[in-house]
Amino acid sequence: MSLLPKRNASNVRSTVAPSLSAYEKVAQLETFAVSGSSVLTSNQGVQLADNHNSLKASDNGPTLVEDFILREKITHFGHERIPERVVNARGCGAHGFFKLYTSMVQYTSAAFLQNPDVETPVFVRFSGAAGSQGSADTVRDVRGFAVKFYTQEGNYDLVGNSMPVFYVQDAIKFPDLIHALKPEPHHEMPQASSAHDTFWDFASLVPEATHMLMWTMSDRGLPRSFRMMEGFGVHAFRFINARNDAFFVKFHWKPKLGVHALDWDEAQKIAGKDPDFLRRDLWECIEAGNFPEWELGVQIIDAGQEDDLGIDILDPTKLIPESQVPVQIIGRMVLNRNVENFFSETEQVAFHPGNLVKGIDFSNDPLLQGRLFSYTDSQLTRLGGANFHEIPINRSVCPIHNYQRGGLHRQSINKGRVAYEPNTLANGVELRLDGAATGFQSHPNPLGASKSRRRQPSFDDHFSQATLFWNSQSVSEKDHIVAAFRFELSRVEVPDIRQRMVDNLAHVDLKLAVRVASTLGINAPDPKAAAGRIGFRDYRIAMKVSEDAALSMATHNGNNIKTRKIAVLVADGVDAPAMRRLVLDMTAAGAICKLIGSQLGNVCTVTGKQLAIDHTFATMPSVMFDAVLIPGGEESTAALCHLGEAVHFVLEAYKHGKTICALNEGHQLLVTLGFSIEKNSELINVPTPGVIFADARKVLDGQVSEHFQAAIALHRHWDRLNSDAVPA
Ligand code: HDE
Repeated sequence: MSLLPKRNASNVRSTVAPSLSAYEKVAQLETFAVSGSSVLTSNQGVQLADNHNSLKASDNGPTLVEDFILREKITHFGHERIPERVVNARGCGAHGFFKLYTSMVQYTSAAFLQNPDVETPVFVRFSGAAGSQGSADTVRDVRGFAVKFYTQEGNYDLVGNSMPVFYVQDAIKFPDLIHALKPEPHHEMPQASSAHDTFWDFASLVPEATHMLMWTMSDRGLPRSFRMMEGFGVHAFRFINARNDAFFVKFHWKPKLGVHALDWDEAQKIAGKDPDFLRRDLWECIEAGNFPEWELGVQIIDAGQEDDLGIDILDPTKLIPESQVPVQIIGRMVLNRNVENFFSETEQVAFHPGNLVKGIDFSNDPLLQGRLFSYTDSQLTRLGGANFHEIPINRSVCPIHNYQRGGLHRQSINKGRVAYEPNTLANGVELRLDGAATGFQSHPNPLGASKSRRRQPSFDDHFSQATLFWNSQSVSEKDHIVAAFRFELSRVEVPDIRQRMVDNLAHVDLKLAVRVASTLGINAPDPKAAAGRIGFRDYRIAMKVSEDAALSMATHNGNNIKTRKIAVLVADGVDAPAMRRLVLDMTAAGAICKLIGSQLGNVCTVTGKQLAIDHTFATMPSVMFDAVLIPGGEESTAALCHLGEAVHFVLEAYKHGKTICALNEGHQLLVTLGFSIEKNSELINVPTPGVIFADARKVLDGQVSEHFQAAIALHRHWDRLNSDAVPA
């Protein structure tokens, strides 16, 4: 089977055909691809005659050690697993390409950022930080967003996250953070959840984590899809141009579909119904030719100007507000091919923030500096030796030449007797590389004079950006943050930890802290108690902005319904024509409509036509959809109203803020919510957002489609009437 992207009609529609360079990595991988055959062999190529019976001393005798076929098979099987990543173990990946909009020559000499005609192949792996490899996708967590650019001048890895800041400022605290976050060591619980004592014990004692906690407790911790998630490089990096001018740069990925989240109750239910929800979503969209896209943005600060920001650019618990330094959009990334083999590609890919190319360099961010050591070190164990750069997914597309030799599982057959430099024997002329002007150059960053184990005083500000984040949220986003803190801290058994945490929150916003504390059975938050503790720094920088619209998801809508899933609830007697028209209109706008019934097979419409059911209520509950359509039809409505699964489906969708459109008598399914309308009335706006009751006759003039589409494009209607009272 060819590894080149499938050129079906739909994927040609979705993206400009990449030039040959975007396929360069794919073509390289193809040289390693192996297809099946009807002949079975051993790993030595010996053809097998029997793959069902081991070799025994007699028909009922003991197995013989000489059965090399059995031994080889069992031995290989026993070694099929490699250690999972110590963090970000649960992930999925895809191939694609990156293309610049405009040359960045002014800022960087990086080869892949020069020419807008060049398409650079990429491999991206999304991951969850806390959970193990088999954990559920939809847990509350920061997501990894790691991109490997296979550039013409070597591999460049942008190993980022879905949030622009991090929990700790110094790499030396990372193992403590992860030990606190991971399942508790005595009983290995809970899996992929921060809602337990050790995490909050640590978090409440390390106030620098507060800003990141605001992000993880917000809806950003529950992405609806990897395709609807921002990415951030987190640390400041450097761009260096050909004249050696240096600039600080912060990287951003902006999804074309907008930034959207799940409801917390919904996320927990999906974790049971479909633990693969996010990886399935990515896989299915790419298979269908709905290629996800992000734009790459940069915030650039001239070196020397960083002090004017009023924020320490080296502190990874701080961001630079977009209202202070706008994000320049410089290119786009499209993911257009799924992996052929999860293990070979997604599991064996090795990212490293130290994989840099000429024109990009590090900053002195002490968290980044620690990462530079960690990734290779961790991969040496995980991938079994020093040669993991030779694994197909990790190979660069440009030639590699150096004098490294040997090591476990070496693939290259390096010719000749020379494995050292300088030398004259390799090519008959002296090869000496000693301070050349070409190739990778490190920025000559002047260093301080004396060693220190102290942090910069500017790192002492732990709360002002947590406050900025809080101030920038919409009312419903704030409600969700409060609910998330309450949920997590309610699971903390030791009351002192809960108290410490809300005392810290009082330094973010007293109202927030009071709301969180009110349901936790503890005292009112006391900012002074927090201020008295070791590790607490009573220092706030004077932020230049008090709110920043970009920090709220509400400002990243995307304004489209592409790939949104709509459930159409049907039973025998459904009134089909208006339903069909709505389905056609929504599909034309890019949504995916599925017919849901009580069992697989067909339902019979009111006019006797057959409609094929896609899924049942049991297998595809409302949490798998973004919106619901309930067609009219007296008989079908009566049947659905008597079906608990159908009533629950609608109530749950209502509770999760999803758009619901009911035609004619279809609205009776929502009768328990207290909405009622006169039969056959005109299109009616129900007094709660995102619920549309309409006369089927109005569908034909397009009005209903317009309303339905606009409501779905808003993603969720969080400010629903009485949703807390809905029994779902
Ligand atoms: Fe990582 N991190 N990290 N990290 N990280 C790993 O690398 C580490 C940090 C991130 O899809 C590990 O190969 C240290 C920040 C992603 O394969 C390990 C510190 C950010 C991924 C490691 C950090 C990240 C990892 C696990 C603090 C966002 C998954 C095995 C100094 C900017 C990459 C491995 C993939 C994976 C170490 C902090 C992102 C152990 C020591 C901050 C997306 O090397």
